[in-house]
Amino acid sequence: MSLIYIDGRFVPAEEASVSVFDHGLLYGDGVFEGVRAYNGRVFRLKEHVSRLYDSAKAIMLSIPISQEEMAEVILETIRRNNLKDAYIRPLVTRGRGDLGLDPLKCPVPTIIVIAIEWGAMYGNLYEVGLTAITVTVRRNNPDSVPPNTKSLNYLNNIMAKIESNIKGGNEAIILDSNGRVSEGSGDNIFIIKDGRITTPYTINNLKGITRDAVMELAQARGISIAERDVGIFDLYTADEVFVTGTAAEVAPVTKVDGRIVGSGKPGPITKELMVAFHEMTRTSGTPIY
Ligand code: PXG
Repeated sequence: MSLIYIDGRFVPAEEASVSVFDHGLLYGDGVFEGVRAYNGRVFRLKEHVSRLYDSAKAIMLSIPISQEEMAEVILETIRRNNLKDAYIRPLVTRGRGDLGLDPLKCPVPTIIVIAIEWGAMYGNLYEVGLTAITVTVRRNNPDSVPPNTKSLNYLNNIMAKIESNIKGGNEAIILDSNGRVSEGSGDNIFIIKDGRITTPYTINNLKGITRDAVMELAQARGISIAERDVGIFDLYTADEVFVTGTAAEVAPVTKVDGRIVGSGKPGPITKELMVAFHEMTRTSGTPIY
């Protein structure tokens, strides 16, 4: 049975629970990460821990352990579960308070780390490509909780996923309130036109760690890659489209709102980056054991 880290202890999954007065539950008041381990190594552990603390800082949540300690807790959770290939979910909530909003009533944040075995998220869709749907729900505006904050309140993203499910999509594409392309419900988006890769600036999306890795891989291969504003027209007329995320990895998109992307099959640059990303995840990262 899976062992969960919660508030300094490792407990069996059935016994791992939080208070009904935890503000993470009552208000989505907290932050999280999604991390992966491949082949006995945690991919970009430091970057994930650093983003968790940045998200916490943005919502004025002070995590009572150091980043080094958090990294060690993540590694130890994977070890206790004897995993080599894993999906890891660290989360920190504001903690137990009362029914009022005031975080001053929550003196101790709740820290949880879950680690499970997990394979490819999209199954055979890596070969045929995803169908994506632009949805009516808009990405959180940067002037409310910034979309760079990986907060526990993912209701916008879930609404996007619901709409995509209803409309027959495998993933949602979320626009910002100006109609610019922001990202998927749980992944960043890239388009390719005439051999050049473009991805939106991170003002309207999460600063994805897979996004960074893919930008590095493209640059190392001499493929042109740049951040720009991306409109719906750019999306509809791209030669290739792909999404990136810890869960999704690098996943081709071959249909957007009924428009066939390029040839209708995963394109050559996307395929090259998928291979390069797999190689990177297999051969880099923090050793667990
Ligand atoms: N955008 C959003 C909104 C995300 O939640 C990414 C981009 C990709 O970031 P990384 O750093 O992982 O490359 C995410 C990732 C899921 C799932 O089931 C995805 C995420 C979180 C929880 C679940 O697809 N986040």
